Amino acid sequence: MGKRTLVTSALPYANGPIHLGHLAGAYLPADFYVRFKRMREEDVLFICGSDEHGVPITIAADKEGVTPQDIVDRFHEMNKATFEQFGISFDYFGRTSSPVHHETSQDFFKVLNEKGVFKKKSETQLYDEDAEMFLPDRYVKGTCPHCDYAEAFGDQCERCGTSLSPSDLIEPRSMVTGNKPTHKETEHWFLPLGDFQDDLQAWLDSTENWKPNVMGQVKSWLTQGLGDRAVTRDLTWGVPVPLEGAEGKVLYVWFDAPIGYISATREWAQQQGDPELWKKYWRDDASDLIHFIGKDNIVFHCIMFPSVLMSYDGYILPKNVPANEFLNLEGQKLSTSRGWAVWLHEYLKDFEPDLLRYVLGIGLPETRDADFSWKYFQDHVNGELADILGNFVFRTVSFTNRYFDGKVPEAGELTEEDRKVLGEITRLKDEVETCYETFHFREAIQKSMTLARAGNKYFTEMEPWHLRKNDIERCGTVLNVCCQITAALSVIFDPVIPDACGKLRSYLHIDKTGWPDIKEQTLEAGHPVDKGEILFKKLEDETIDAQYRKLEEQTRQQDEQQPDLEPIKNTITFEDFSKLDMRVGEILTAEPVPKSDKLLKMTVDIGVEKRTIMAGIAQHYDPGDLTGKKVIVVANLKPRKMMGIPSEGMVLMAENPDGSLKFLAADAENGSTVS
Ligand code: B3M
Ligand code: ZN
Repeated sequence: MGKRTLVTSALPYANGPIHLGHLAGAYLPADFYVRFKRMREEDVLFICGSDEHGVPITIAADKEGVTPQDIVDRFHEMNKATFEQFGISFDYFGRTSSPVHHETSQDFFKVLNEKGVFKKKSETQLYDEDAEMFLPDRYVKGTCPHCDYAEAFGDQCERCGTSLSPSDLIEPRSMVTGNKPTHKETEHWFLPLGDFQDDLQAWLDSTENWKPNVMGQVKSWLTQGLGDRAVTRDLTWGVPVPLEGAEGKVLYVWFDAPIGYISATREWAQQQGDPELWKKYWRDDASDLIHFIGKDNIVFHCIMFPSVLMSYDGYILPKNVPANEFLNLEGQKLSTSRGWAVWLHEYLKDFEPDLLRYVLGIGLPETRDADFSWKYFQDHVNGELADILGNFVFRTVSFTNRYFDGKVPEAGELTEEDRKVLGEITRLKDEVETCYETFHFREAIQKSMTLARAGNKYFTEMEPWHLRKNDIERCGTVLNVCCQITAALSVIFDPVIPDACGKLRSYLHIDKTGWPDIKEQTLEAGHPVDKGEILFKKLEDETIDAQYRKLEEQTRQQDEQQPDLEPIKNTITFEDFSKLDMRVGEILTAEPVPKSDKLLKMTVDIGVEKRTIMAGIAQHYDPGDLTGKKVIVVANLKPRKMMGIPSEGMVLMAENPDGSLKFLAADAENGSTVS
């Protein structure tokens, strides 16, 4: 047994299905790494689970009108199954609603509290009077103070990426009622991250081989200086704060979720029948801890969680956090709310896991954001998996069957070319190994394909179809070499395309899957080789077109289901409403307003009198089309000057989510009242 490594992948929120962005960020690279380590017979444990707390869960539940428990039960089961089908080989997939997790995270809180690590502070926070609740994190939206984006969340602006507090937002509004929040005092426990600054710095200085983008981010936070971060929330869903007098408060999801890695390891140990076994991975310096995450989670894994682990004492700290950048789809940012995503369970209805494992693998967003498109998928499946790897393997096994009776032929004396191509096996094995060890997965996979490419080229150049007729012995040697390369390919590609490799090894009647089994000589002469089936079929244009249609359909459905509608405004009384005097009117004239490209000036007959009314509709309507149109006018609105012209009322319009405007009309006499 070599080194011991604990590998974790970010715990996905159990509020929706897994998509390609998730996979490329935290799951697929981790799975490549773990499979590689297992092939080297290292002691490696791969831990993940569902993150079932926090505002993302309760908001999803509110939206559907079901309980948070309903939401997490549904998506925990679904995501667990999807990962399994896709071959993400977790040793344990836990969930943060489990009793072991509640107990473990509460223990952390209690121990840190007893050690006096936290600061307890009273603060004013945003409060929704009607919903009678505080508005933490994503319960509030407003305008980002940094980039003016109007849809920024209380914890983060998704446009500029800045991490925010609800009170930073300009014009905040409650996501529950749409109300303008008020302020209310509340008491919370804070982790004073500034106290850990030096220890964090020392730990980071002791690490090696971190990705520059990750280290750069962490260093810049340290340079800016770290503040206090609240680790509790006024919410009902979550792990209750385990102290008297803290009723109605739960642990902040980013306090409890990383502890979920520990709880899941404990549950795994219990399942193994050795409840103390988890300590070997978490509380023993001989273990390496590696967190695979997306870049938006760096601060939590490199600042907050390490501070928690240090405070508790006795825990190891991450050895590396190879965070990935984001994956875009067809050149645009993924957006689950817009339906702009490829869901893994949907993918699996149409294709084999291996195709996506390979294609995402060669294009992982390791150092910068990357793009996935269906065209790219088709090109790389057809151009590499089918035309290079699949083609070479198929030529080798079918030729061996056709002309050598399905047995590896005897090799005669090896030529320079034979030795050279066989030498590629050892050379690439070493290079691929280094790539895996240093988290360069794209390169590991590209180099694995280089071996197939070398084999394919060798086959073509040796022209065994000619040799067969004039030099059968030499032909045998060539095929022997090709069989050796095929055997090596069936192992070197195993972390990436395990299903295809398993199939291939069954054709070759070999069951060796250890990394040391990638050798220049694997198969003895006479070893049986089955003809097998084609490993990868080419993807037709229609198949890819169908995916484009699916994507279109998805975005269309989402648009219909949840257009970007304004939240409902504050409640008013009937008295408030009855103050409005609304009348049916008819537009008599309409004309543009000089120097304004928005306004139109209209004369409207509202029965009792004629009014001049200004409206910002010039970009939506031609003045000539408006004469004779029936409209509804707010008749008792205080006149207001627009471009120097007094507007004596307001014409009611409906604004579509896309910004287009429509008149409200009633088929009634001019001057009729509206109520
Ligand atoms: N659930 C956030 C996310 O999915 C969060 C990760 C927790 S890892 C401890 O981006
Ligand atoms: Zn912003």
